[in-house]
Amino acid sequence: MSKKRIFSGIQPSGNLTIGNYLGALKRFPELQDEYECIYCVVDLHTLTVRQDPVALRERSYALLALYMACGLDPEKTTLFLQSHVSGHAELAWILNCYTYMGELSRMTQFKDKSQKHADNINAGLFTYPVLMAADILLYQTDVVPIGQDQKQHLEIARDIAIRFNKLYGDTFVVPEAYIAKQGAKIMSLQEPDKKMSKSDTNVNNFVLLIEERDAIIKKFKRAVTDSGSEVRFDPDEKPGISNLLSIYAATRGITIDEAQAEFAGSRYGDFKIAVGTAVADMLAPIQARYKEILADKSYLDRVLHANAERASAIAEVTYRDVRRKVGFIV
Ligand code: AQP
Repeated sequence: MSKKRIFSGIQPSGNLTIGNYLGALKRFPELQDEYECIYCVVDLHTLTVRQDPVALRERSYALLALYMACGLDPEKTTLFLQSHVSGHAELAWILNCYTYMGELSRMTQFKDKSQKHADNINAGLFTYPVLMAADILLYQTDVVPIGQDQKQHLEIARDIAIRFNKLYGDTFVVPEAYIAKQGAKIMSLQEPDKKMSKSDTNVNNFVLLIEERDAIIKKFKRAVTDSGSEVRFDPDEKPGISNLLSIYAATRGITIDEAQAEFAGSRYGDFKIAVGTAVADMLAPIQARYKEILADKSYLDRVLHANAERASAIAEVTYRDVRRKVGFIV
């Protein structure tokens, strides 16, 4: 029996945070033997927010290097740049015509980002979920590992696939979300009612995967805690402490209950240092590999080139079928 297929992508819109890692990337390598995996650097998506072109190019290489540093093997897994496979943008145009304004208006990310970038509420920001649907459906994806924040977008991708299949017969696999039990929504360190995001303007809100050990521990020491003194998981009453417990549990691969038991009777200060230390320990080997891989740009270019060809070959089969079904001459 052939393996089920996984697709997932991360935007090179900033340096990756431990939110991106614990919510998504950490699980990618664990799945590469059991599934056929396709992981994308989704650079087209970043243009929904203004980017500096030089920085965007550098961050795209950096994200590819991080994928590999986290254990993804470009021989086993297809690792590529979204803009290298034209089918993403082309299929997105077609799917735009099968998606309703009302559906897109309900997307919370659109509402959040429109508030954050009130001077640049562009059409791409609005149709972002359609491009994401194209990314996923192009590869006949069975499973999409994502953090909680992307669940709504995955649901719209499923709705579009079902709608298209009803009109034209089976065309797309309807994908399932795969959301981690631990770490699915890591919150900001200073504002724990808000998701940790790589494009946050306050650097104390996030911890980057490539951050130095001392800086990581310092950020955790400064993390906002709550009134009281008990290390207890209670997201409503204790959002700061609960977020730190979630980070610790996901970092160590244990349950929240186990994490809570470990810190029963601990003072907030000691607890925060322990969380920072665990995160720094988890990241140290990744950072060492990342530096080595990033130093060899010509190797990264070879990986991108070979993998774009592999991805294009898969994508073209779906896109050709779609073109034929909607009535284009193929
Ligand atoms: N705080 C988070 N906790 C858990 N998972 C998260 N993800 C993002 N933030 C958290 C997951 O990371 C994957 C890649 O995300 P993305 O780059 O495609 O876009 P995003 O969800 O918009 O991530 P950011 O960091 O918030 O980026 P910006 O600041 O550019 O918008 C996804 O699977 C996501 O769920």
